[in-house]
Amino acid sequence: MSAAHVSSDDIRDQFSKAMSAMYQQEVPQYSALLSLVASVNEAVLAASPALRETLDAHGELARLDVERHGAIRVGTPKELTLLRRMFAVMGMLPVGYYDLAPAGVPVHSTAFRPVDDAALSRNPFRIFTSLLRLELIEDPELRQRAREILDARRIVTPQAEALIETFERQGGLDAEQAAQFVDQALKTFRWHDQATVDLGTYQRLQQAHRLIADVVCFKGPHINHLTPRTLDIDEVQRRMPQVGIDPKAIIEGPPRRRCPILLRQTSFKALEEPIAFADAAQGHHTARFGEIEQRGIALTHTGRALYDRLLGEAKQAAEADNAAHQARLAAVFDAFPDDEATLRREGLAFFHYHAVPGAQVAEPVDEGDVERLMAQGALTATPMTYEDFLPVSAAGIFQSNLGDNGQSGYAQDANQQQFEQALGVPVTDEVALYAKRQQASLEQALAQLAGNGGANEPGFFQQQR
Ligand code: OOG
Ligand code: NI
Repeated sequence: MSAAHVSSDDIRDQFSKAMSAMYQQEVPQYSALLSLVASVNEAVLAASPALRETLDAHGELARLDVERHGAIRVGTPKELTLLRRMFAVMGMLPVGYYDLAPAGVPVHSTAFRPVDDAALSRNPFRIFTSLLRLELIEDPELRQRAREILDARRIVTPQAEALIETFERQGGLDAEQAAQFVDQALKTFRWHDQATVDLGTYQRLQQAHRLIADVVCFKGPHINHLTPRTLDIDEVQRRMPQVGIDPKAIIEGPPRRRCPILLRQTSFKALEEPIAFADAAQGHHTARFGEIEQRGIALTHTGRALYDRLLGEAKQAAEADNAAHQARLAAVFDAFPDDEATLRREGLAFFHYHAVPGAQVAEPVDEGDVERLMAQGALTATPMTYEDFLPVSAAGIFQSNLGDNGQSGYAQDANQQQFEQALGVPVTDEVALYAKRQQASLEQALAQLAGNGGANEPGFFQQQR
């Protein structure tokens, strides 16, 4: 990248804002959801100046309002690879592998997202991207037809493709190219109220699985939801009906806690939208919805194993009612430590370490001294936010929007290797990424303490984010 190039972080920021504007226009209910979330967030911050201060200190306040994720579904390896290259222009790399087949959804997925501290704090926009597993269509003739339809479509405009190539060749885009790129890239994700197939084909694909029809029958991978970040998801869920929004039955993920972990999510049900089919028949399609999320601390493998076990225990008695479900979750999650000190000491969660400016340490320090330095007040640790997704929650979100006639589960194994082949590169392991960021923050903090006895360096706290 040269000085004339716009940073990928800026392009991502422009793109996420343009996407939000487009979706608000396309789905007015999403606008209503955004207003509700903004007013709940405001109320939470007004009621708790301490929370405001902590969020601000952790670099979470500035990104609260830009925070969102979206989701798309593509049909072929070629499409997935092309979008991987498109997202790379915006500094979004494939992180994590999610297999949805066991939950009866014939896709596997990754999240394209920024990976380093600075990029995440600038704008963490992520896109949950699913690849249809055509091999899960049982009828060979229908499978072949789906493949042909997908092979014939072009989901990225020629202009966008040319700009992706320019980016790859020069290592960046100038301001004018970046603006054009955002404009053109956006077209890939817009809604089409005309299907590319006749009603009969749509219905056959719909019968195989509603998701298959959604991926195969349209010109491109329309953005199917966007998700703002809230500070109180229980309150948003409670107030959704008051503003005319019909929420899904339960909030997915962990229960409400003092120290929020991972990710809690809920959504409103997909809208039924009019579609014109290629044979001039009129019909409807339900695909697009809105979602909200509340993010907590990222967990280590140990913490995640505990989460998965407790979630499994709680789910054994499925409650239809959110209040009952949350009460049961809360009871089961009593076994999950709920204070930062224990989460850190027991290696359940990831933290950023910071040297306390001015702290004096006499002798050389290394990683064996962390607990002593923490106790002494020379070192502090702040929670690292979870930036990824949860397969069980994602399955719940998918299912609430696919109606009740969904499949109960595909027997096929997860196939990360096949997914990575379609993607053209391996996905980054999300847990390894958190571990690396924690380690880097610790090394920097220790070097700071060891080097100068904790002397205050300008800009130190900015770098620590
Ligand atoms: C993706 C559903 C998963 C999430 O937040 O877990 C998801 C989809 O419906 O395509 O977005
Ligand atoms: Ni989502």
